[in-house]
Amino acid sequence: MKTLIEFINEEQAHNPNATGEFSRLLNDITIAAKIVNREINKAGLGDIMGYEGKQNVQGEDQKKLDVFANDMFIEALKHGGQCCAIASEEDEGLITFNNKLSNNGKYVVAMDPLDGSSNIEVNVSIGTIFSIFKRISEPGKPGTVDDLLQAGNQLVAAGYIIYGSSTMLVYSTGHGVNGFTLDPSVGLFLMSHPKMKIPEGGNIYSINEANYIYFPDGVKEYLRYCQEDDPKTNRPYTTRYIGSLVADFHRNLIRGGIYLYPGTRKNPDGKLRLLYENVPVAFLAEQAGGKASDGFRRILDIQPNEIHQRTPFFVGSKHMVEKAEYFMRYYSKEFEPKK
Ligand code: P6P
Repeated sequence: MKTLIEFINEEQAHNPNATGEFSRLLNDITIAAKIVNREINKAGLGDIMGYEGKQNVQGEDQKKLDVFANDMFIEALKHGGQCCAIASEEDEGLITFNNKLSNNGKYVVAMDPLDGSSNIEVNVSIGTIFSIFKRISEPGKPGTVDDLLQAGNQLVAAGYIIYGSSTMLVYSTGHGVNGFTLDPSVGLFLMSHPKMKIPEGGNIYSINEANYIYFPDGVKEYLRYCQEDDPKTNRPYTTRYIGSLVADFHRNLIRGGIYLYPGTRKNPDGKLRLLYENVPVAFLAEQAGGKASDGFRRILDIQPNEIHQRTPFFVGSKHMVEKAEYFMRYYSKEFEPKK
């Protein structure tokens, strides 16, 4: 079994310009992931469950583990010195460190430190999601918001850690998707899922149907299509919805399927955040042969204008996303973002 460190070093060796800084940044992320994993695995035992008593910038009640995870990833990135700025779901503004080491960091990170945290007390898989960009601002000073407001097609790398029946790191640097499973007995991530590819022929759709009455007609018609009988196209499909983006996407990545969080008349931009949920997952989906859009535009081509910006999200098996996009164009043109 190849360790993550061995794999990172091999990837670095393929890149003649590599200085090792990116490898160290990735390693910093995995150190924080192991610490967060340890706390999650004993969450029921310590005083780490429950609410922090504060709300994050999204107006969501912060759970103690949300804050703990956020602190751990920020601390690991600060200590490592490769990262000059962070955008986090848990913090309204940009996080910078203004010390000599970090001010010369080449990279910036956007992250959702603990996605799906409402599932913690019911023992359902949750995850950390991250995007890594190269800074565009001058080194020597703290990173800026513009360093983060880059389209996903500028990503250096993206990935997630899923804290589930096992803990896995799934990431890509643009050369395919690889999955590593944590062996807690030795504290190492070992390559368990090399060259991950999302099956073309998925038949699982993931959506919160409680919002059905507010869905665009295009989504309602796509769901009708999924539920109609047609042995030629392996329908009716089945539905699975965990309520953790990382868990729903990870299942679809392995089995094939589509995850949808559409906009509605009440919330045309939907719920999920572009920079640290949709972009990193879209990057992985495309690297694995899948597709990701907001129903009309490729997610990775969307130019963000605010670090907590939301967009509708359709991601998964290519042909399933394309079918959903067909229904959106045919029935819900009014939802198409203005050029
Ligand atoms: P709803 C978790 O809060 C999250 O951001 C994603 O992980 C998840 O897929 C989605 O929101 C769940 O949202 O509205 O269905 O509870």
